[in-house]
Amino acid sequence: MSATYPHLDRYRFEEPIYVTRPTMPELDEFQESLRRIWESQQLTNAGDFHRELEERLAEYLGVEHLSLFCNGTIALLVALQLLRINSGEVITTPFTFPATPHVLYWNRIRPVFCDVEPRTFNLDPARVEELISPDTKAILAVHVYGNPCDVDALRAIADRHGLHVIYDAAHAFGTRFRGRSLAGYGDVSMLSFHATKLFSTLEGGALVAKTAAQKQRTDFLKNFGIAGEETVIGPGINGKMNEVQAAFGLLQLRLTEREIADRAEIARIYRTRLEAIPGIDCIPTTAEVEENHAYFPMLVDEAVYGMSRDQLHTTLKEFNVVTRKYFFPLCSTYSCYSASASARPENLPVAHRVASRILCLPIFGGLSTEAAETICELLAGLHAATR
Ligand code: T4K
Repeated sequence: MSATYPHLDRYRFEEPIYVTRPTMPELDEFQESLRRIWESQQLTNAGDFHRELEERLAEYLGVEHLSLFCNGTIALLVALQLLRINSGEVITTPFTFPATPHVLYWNRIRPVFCDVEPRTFNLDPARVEELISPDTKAILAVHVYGNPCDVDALRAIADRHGLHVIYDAAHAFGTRFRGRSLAGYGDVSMLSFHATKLFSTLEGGALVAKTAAQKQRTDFLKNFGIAGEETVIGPGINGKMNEVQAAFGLLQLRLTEREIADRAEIARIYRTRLEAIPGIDCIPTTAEVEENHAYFPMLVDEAVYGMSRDQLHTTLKEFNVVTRKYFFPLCSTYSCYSASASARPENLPVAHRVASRILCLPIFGGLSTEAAETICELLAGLHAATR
């Protein structure tokens, strides 16, 4: 029972409702895939499952040059090597998962943090241009929650200054923008297939490149730079996806459209019901975007809702609703980055405001519509209780 709100106890869940749950293929089918792996004894290094998944994903996303990886972080690390960016500065967002600035650090690049837009929480192009210096090599933007960055504006800035545009599209699998996959934008895009992602290979990821030559170089780089039995073209790394991951991914892919449709229904309920709760705001949608519903973020305005984001996060846990503060704290506040001028809070006012108010609600295909309704009633009840 909730100690503070016993009158709302009817909204308490028996078991925790997590922010997400992975879509699980039929165990029998996975066992059949495992049997094939056992028989072939090809466990990794671009076997049949790997080849097939690469083809299927390129087809599904409508992109030509896709390379699979063991996870999204290593894929992004390799993206910088692919474009030969290994010194200087890269402009990026503080409102992201630690992986985004960390891959810059690991490539000996200084992350320059730029503020975000108040509507999408993605890089604000108006601020990007102010941060360009002679040392700037690229813009590393994130399509946060799968919502598209201002791709036209970022491209235009990059072209004016001769910079690369790299997208951390970890959240954007299946999002379509103006009728085509969001993963196809930028010089190179990274996707994550982690267990918490809409489409998963347990751990996993991919890079989407622009040309066949780039894909070939990516494939060498993710395999230690090995280009032949006796040829190493450069300092590569081990970023390969194994056969078990790829086999899981092939089965998962069949479930993706259903998963997106089920999540869309949960999102519809949240949007409709939360609109009526003062102090809770959702990210506006636009007709140009076919969403993947990877996350359901909302902003909590303490003065109007009656409870801070942090109080709400803790209180919801008492009711077994496990939300997440993606992305608090901002990456610019980590001790490894906070000393740089661009990391100063006064330079990142929007990002700080958003990070202090953001809360992501549970969304996944296995969440019942009744559970989503109950979460909304709980949110309304908590607001009423603070009046
Ligand atoms: N760029 C961006 C913008 C990213 O968001 C990420 C990853 C990356 C790059 C890096 O990509 P990868 O290298 O990971 O491919 C999770 C994920 O670990 C992380 O992949 C993801 N972003 C981030 C947004 O979320 P946590 O710390 O929230 O994970 P965790 O373990 O607390 O899981 C959240 C909930 O998901 C759990 O409460 C229950 C559920 N869950 C989780 C796992 C791992 C399951 O039901 N099953 C599971 O196996 O970071």
